[in-house]
Amino acid sequence: MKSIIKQSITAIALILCLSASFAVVAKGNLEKLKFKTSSVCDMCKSRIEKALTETEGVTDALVNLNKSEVNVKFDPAKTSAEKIKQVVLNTGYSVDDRSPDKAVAAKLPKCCQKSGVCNH
Ligand SMILES: [Cu+2]
Repeated sequence: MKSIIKQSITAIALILCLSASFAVVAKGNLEKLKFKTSSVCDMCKSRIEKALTETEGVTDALVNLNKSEVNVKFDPAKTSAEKIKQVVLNTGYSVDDRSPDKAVAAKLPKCCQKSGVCNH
């Protein structure tokens, strides 16, 4: 009887050790995502970066205004490339050749809308 308990404790300990090491592996397994967007100014940049860094699973978000490009690092166990793109669309900005919902984009300051010209 005692040896059964001992065996199961060993088994549980082994499982815990294995899952802990898996967690470490998963953490180092971040994916990178890059796509074009319609950002025009610093406000766009911080708006997109804020929306992305508040998204679960996103560890890093950077908007390159000169290239109109978004660079994201994310944990594929917690989110997906499609979900991340959806966050940007829902913020009112385009993703590659996909346009945001017109009603959503219309809520942005005029100068930040795709057709707008930014003066600041
Ligand atoms: Cu803007």
